[in-house]
Amino acid sequence: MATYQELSEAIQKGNAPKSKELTSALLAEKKPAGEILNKGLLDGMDKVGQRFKCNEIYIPEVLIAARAMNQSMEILKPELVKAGVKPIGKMLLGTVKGDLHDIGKNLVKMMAQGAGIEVIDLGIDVSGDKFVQGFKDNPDAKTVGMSALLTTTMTGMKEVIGKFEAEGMRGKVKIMVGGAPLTDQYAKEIGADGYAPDAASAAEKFKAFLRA
Ligand code: B1M
Repeated sequence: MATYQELSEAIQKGNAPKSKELTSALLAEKKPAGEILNKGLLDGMDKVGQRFKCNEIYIPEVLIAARAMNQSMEILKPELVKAGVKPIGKMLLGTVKGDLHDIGKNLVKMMAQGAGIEVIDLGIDVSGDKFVQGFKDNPDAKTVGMSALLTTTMTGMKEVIGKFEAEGMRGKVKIMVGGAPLTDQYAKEIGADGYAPDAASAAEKFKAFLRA
């Protein structure tokens, strides 16, 4: 008999074939899809996030774990839909205008998905107008994440926040910023609601925003 613990461990080890096998086995044993998600896949990614934050593991291990989770999610998704299990919330994410760096942004996306959040990925080189349009297209997104890796592009974050204000939408979303040149102090200066130094902390903060 397969267990949630085994599935969580397979995710932590980034063992995609094993995690897919265990996901299928748990479904065959008629375990509820929501439990497989929460006690197996998300539990595993949560532990990966904690270990990444403490520098016990590094980016490659996180990417491998996320790949295992994504592959298991493909098996689980139809059952989650059938069972009516919904993500805990929706968020928009993008790398700001003029900036093509997306490795950190993609890690944030994986961690957020691993925390049960639906992520609308706007990609790289995202202008303020595109962020605002993204929110108009997804008015149920309660939070927005912006990533920047260049000192020359991080200044664009303030403009994006200004666009949300100008459109009268600032009060409807929590905005979080991150990326190597960013600091908590800078986030406060530009009027963001939060800053996270790494992808695991970002996912925790997004979760807290969505639950508030
Ligand atoms: Co670029 N680059 N790059 N680059 N690049 C840096 C950032 C740089 C520090 C290198 C250097 O000079 N030492 C420097 C920036 C200097 C500065 O402004 N202070 C630099 C430069 C100058 C440039 C170009 C201008 C070079 C040129 O063409 N002359 C050019 C700019 C292109 C553009 O964007 N318009 C350029 C191009 C590139 C590549 C395309 C070649 C490539 C990007 C490929 C890609 O992303 N698909 C690249 C790379 C790979 C780097 C380095 C080597 C690595 C960046 C990275 O992915 N780190 C980088 C030097 C370095 O950091 N050692 C460098 C790993 C990633 C996981 O970290 O993104 O910080 P990071 O994400 C972290 C946290 O910051 C946080 O979570 C992640 C970890 O958990 N985080 C968030 C990130 N986003 C978050 C959002 C959040 C919360 C947390 O909430 C929303």
